Amino acid sequence: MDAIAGDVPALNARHGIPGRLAFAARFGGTIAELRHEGASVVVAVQGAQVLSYEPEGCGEVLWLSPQARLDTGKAVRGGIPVCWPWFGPHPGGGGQPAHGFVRTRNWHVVEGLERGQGVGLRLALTSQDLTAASWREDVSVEVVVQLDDHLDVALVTQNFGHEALTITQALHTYLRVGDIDAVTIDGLQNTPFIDQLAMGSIKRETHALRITQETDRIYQDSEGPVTLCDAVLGRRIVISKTQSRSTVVWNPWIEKSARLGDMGALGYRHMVCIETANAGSDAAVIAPGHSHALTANIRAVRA
Ligand code: TA6
Repeated sequence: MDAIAGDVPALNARHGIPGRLAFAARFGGTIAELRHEGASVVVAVQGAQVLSYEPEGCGEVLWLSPQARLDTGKAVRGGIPVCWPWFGPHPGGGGQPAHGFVRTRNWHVVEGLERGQGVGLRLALTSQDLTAASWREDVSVEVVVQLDDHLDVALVTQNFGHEALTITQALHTYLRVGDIDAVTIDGLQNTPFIDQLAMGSIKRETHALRITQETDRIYQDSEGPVTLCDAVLGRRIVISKTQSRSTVVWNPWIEKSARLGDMGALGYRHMVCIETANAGSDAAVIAPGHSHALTANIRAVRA
């Protein structure tokens, strides 16, 4: 296992791939930049968090807070935060952070990857790291980011203990949009969702989703691709996935954005989260000796 964040020269010496994978100091921390033909991805070692994805000819796909900094000890808003080993508030309450505890930890860089056309990066938290976080000692977690003509992010949990492991989790993808009023989300029609703003009541809609107010929904029985149609940026973003039956859609809208304080002046108008999850009734149960790979595949298409 390699040195963790901060030692940029050592990371480049050990894992750099000339012209394809390089580490640098940015946002007050350590990032890796992956390049493939005209596309690029930026991944923070803190939280194994993708911060940017620019496919060739499509512009930036991900939204990132204008206050994004890796040296504050706070979770960075934007990109693809890793929510693990719980999604949302901690099931047991107490002072535990929302969306788990791995977003603010420095992960180990395991290896750079060159597979066929693409380039990738594997990061991990070992059982020792997780034990130190006073969590179970017989579990490890990895994030594998792969870039070729699309972006793949895998969140892989390994249970090497003797007890089954139940977790909730999400790749909490913040998508950048030209204007929230000119966006539709296709692929969730007639799918039941938990309305987090209405005491968790179960609802469903027949039409493609438009965002016109604060929206916080956990769609269940949602296995297929979801497509964000952006009329202003003239593109579609297609998110497909594996080992997930729940999709979260979130936009804080005006009042919550102001309360959050790191969305920028009109940030809510330029983002929507479409999250690849195991949330709500879709918890991941991992048998002893088994692993679970939650993967999000993000593809941008000119409309
Ligand atoms: O995924 C939706 C959600 O759970 C919202 O309820 C809101 O809390 C959002 O995540 C952001 O959470 P964060 O902890 O990143 O501020």
